Formats: sequence, structure tokens, C-alpha cells
Amino acid sequence: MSAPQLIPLRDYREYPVEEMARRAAEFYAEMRRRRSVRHFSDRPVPRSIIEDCLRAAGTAPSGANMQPWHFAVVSDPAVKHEIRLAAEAEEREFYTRRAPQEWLDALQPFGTTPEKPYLEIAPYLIAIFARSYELVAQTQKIKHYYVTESVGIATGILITALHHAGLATLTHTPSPMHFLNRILQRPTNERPFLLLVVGYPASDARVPDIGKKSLDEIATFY
Ligand code: IYR
Repeated sequence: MSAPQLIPLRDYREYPVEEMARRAAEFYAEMRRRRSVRHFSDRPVPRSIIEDCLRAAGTAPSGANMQPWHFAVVSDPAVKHEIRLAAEAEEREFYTRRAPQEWLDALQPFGTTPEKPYLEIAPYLIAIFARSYELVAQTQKIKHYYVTESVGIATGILITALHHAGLATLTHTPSPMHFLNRILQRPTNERPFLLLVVGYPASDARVPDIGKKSLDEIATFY
């Protein structure tokens, strides 16, 4: 085993404790305003903003730094239309046949239906793919590690970056969503992870009246 190449940690920044407290509180206040939105405006969003948010997502930690994600960014109306039709077909199956009553009951507060107009209205759909392995020279497979965890973290950073930039998102998971491989011509080593709808909220957007668990409910200090 050769020794790993380590370099100095140059980019770390320490803040005085008061500033750290202020930053933590301000970030929480900012994140508390994030909502999943289902009513989007068709107002265009500059591609450069999406690109920077994707760059931020790409900074995520990943198993052995394999970065096992791919972001397929769709703004072409014809492709969005195709995705909407395929997603709605799956959703109709889900709502009328596949979903057990318990699941339908859990979704009741959200008023969701198989109709997904936002898949065409929002200026961007970002289909996030998880790569289970890398293909080198078309035959050699390089294994990826902790793929789901890694892609989940990158997706969380992407959602945070988009919110921070002032955009609304919806995490949409039509199930199954193999149709994304077909429509977006993604290779077989990539599996669809989720579909992120991105844009400005509609001016009359409404959201479900739900809240988040308190700190006591989500954390235990030992
Ligand atoms: N994929 C369906 C159903 C759905 C499931 C969950 I869990 C949600 O939090 C929301 C919706 C749909 O998009 O309608």
C-alpha cells in the first residue's frame, strides 16, 4: 500500500462562537421557510443558477468519493411533456390499484392526485440518477459504495441550494420510474433516484397545513 497523498486543510473557516451561533440560527430560520410546492409558475429561471446549485450538490461527500450521481436537467417542453405523460400513467396505477388504503390515508393532507401539471409548467425538472457502478472502457466495472446514502446527501444539498437561491422545489417520486431512463436515454448503470421539480412558485401557490417535529422529537443528546 502506498501512502495517501494528503494536503493541508486550507478552506476551513472558524468563526467566533457568537458568530457561529448567529449563523446557525439564521440558517435554521432560512431553512424553516422551505416548503415543497406543487403550484409552479412558468416564469423562466436562468440556467446559470441551476448550474451553480448543481455544482453545490456535487460537493456532497460520497462513498470513497465516487460521486455516484448524475443530474439530468430538463427544460425542453417536449421532453417535459413526455415525462408528465409517463409519470401520470404510473400515478394513475398507484392511486387506483397499487397504493394500500393506509398509504392513501397518509397522503390525504396533501391532496395529491395522479394529475401532475407542474411537470410541464415548471421551467426545470431535474431527474437525479444513482450510479451503481462506473463503466470504464465499456467493459470494466468500478464499484460504487453507499450509493443511496451519497445520492441522498447530494440531493439534500441540491434542494437546500435551490431554496437558498430563492427557488421552490418538489421532490417527486413516481414509482416505478424506469421511464426516466428511457426518455432521458440514461445508461443501465444509472437508476432513477428522484425527480426534482424546480421553479418559482405560482403567485397563488398554496401548501398543506403541516409542521415539522420539534427538536425534542427528532434528537436525543447523550
Ligand atoms: N408519488 C405519488 C404519491 C405520493 C407519495 C408520497 I410518500 C408523497 O409524500 C406524496 C405523493 C404522487 O406524487 O402523487
